[in-house]
Amino acid sequence: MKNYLSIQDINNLDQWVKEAMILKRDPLAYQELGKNRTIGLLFFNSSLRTRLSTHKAAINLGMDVMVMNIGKDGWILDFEDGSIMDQHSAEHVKEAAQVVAQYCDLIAVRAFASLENKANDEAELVLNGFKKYAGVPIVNMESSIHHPLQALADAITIQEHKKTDRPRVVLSWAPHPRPLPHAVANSFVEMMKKMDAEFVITHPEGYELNPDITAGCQLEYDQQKALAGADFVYVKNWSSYMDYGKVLHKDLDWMMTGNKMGQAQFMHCLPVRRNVVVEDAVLDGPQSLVHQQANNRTYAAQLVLKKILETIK
Ligand code: AN0
Ligand code: CP
Repeated sequence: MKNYLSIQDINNLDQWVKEAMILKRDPLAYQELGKNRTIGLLFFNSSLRTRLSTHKAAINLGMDVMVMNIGKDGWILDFEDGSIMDQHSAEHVKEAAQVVAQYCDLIAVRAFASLENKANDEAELVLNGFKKYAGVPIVNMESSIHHPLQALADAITIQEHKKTDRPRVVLSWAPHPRPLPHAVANSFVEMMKKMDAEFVITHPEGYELNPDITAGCQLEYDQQKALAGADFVYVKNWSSYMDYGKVLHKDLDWMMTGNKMGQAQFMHCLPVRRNVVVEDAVLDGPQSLVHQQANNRTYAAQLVLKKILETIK
């Protein structure tokens, strides 16, 4: 595999989930594979899990790791073709990507949606800029549209914890004071389309995700109806897609509570705002899988890096 940009780069999901679970049992089995290989982790945005789990995955494979908070410490980059760079940006991605590629065999990039300009966000200027100019494999650590390492960890978590062959999985929107990107929800939706699940999306009107991504998915505006009989409840906030980047609804009536959960297992990618997105009792209770999900981030990343390393050897 050359790049891991979205879950469409997964050629056989069942096989990948099985392989990740095998890696999890013996994480140091491929220490030789990454020897003398360097990964660069470039962050244009904050991170806790993605940063540490991808770093740990690389260490488990014997790789060297360089991390840069490029959004904070790097030169401001320009991504437009033919730019006249007489404003804020000091360096073009054409140089930056090729320079990083002199030092790294593989580059992973985190660059969230701006939520200001839909066309620019959908063009994935940052991720595609690195892909176009670096000439080394690129891994997506959450871009404008996709968070495929998270979705792979979620698939592993569901596989490990499901009690029926075809679980009912509900993606339930939650309130949040700030406008958040669509990437986590998008990749989760794409993943559920590939998994054997009865999948339902629920959110207030106005929060419809990109229809190209949700095509064929069941949508239920009544949260209570959607949650009935759920085996897994995946909670996430996102801002409006139609009224791009706007917060339309802040009422806590969509917050996940123990009462709403029934017997379902609770999932969230984290970070999560307590008692806004979900009440304490759910996060602190036995139905929560959030730590298991975060743990599986390591093995999702490790599988992706392993597959890339196998092709560059
Ligand atoms: C980010 C988001 O919603 O995309 C990252 C989640 C992994 N969350 C926040 O910015 C709070
Ligand atoms: N779930 C996730 O990607 O978390 P971070 O933003 O902390 O990396």
